[in-house]
Amino acid sequence: MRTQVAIIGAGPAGLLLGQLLSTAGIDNVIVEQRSGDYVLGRIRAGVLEPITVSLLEACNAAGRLHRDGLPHDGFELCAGDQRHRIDLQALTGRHVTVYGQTEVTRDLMQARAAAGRPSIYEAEEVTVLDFESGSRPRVQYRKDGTLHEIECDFIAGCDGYHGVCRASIPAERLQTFERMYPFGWLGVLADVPPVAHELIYARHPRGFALCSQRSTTRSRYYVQVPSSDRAEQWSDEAFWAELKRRLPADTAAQLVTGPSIEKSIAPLRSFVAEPMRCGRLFLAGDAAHIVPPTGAKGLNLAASDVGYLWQALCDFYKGDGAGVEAYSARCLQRVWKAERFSWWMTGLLHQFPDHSPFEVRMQDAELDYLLHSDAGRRVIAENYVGLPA
Ligand code: RFL
Ligand code: PHB
Repeated sequence: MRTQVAIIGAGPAGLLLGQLLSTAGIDNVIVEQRSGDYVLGRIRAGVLEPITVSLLEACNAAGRLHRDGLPHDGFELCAGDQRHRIDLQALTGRHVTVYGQTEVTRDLMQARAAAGRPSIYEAEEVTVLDFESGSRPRVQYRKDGTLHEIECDFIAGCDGYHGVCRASIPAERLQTFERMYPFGWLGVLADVPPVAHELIYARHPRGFALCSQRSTTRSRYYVQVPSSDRAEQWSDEAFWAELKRRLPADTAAQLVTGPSIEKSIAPLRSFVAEPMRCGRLFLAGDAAHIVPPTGAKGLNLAASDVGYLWQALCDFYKGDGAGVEAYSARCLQRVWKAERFSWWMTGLLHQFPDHSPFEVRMQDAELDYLLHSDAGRRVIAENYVGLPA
């Protein structure tokens, strides 16, 4: 098989890139190691920046998002029993949209199927070859026991943190930066109405908690847990009791609980690989960088990488290769700022086991300062809605 762009991974980055390229008339094939149902079963992000929404609009995949997505003009930060609102609309003139990553993925899959573009699911032993400068890249995979090969102009590595693309770049051509946090987020999805109209990020001596949502009838809640915890250790009752302890008393009293429909623990990590291109292989999304979820940036960064890659490839096929050359540097400028915000929000709102009482007081003072300063609230708001592209 021959195509212009072979995309590895059918997560949001790969599917969005495929749809944008198809809209521009650039031929592409997606190769994914899992089944479509498996990809749709992963419960992850929920908050979309305006940039992400505009890219979904650009490839005609935003119809359901505009109907069912919830525009949020603000969110709340809690410290002890105090709830403080960050008014995104007033501070930045923009808002975020609450719409699950699962739904984004579903919409993009449907748009791709409607356009009749090829996706190969359940591809085994995916290998990327000959992508270093000057050569003709190839992708090999095994499907139903047979070895297949795709010849292409470019490979887009949209295969997430554990994917094959970054791992195939010679170690001496990459520099990586990493920080692990000594805790994770235990997340529960439940068909209960959200406790508040907007998201609540809560700092508490027992640990961080987040009240999020997917719709007016489906809630997503998280509590900080030690890295050593396993989701199976946590009964629904234990989860709801812990969440309530970390919320202001009046908020906890309003919380509607119910059986969990998903429960999992996500580790928290900051990670960046530089550069995000090796010859004719590009990295985009979680394949190149990971942020802790506190700033709601992972999916949005994946989308903004893809936006740059789409522009670079459109220019390339019109005879201008400058965007391809600039791709990594353009992405990394935005990536590092989102890394900084996510790391900083994580540091501000979580309990760190090695913190001394002095460091805890510093956190108290920083949060109190930010929440009572116009400048401080603006810093949070403009990062949360997303820095300019
Ligand atoms: P994905 O979604 O991991 O997709 C990669 C795809 O590649 C496939 N793959 C392979 N395919 C072929 N061959 C191989 N060798 C392959 N290896 C892997 C995988 O099966 C998969 O289908 O990466 P992508 O597309 O870059 O998207 C990134 C986002 O998924 C991620 O950044 C966000 O979910 C992060 N995130 C959040 N981001 C936000 O913007 N806002 C949020 O509110 C938010 N909340 C979250 C989050 C992530 C979380 N977890 C579980 C890590 C909340 C949580 C709890
Ligand atoms: C979510 O709804 O899953 C979510 C929302 C905001 C975050 C992280 C996760 O910062």
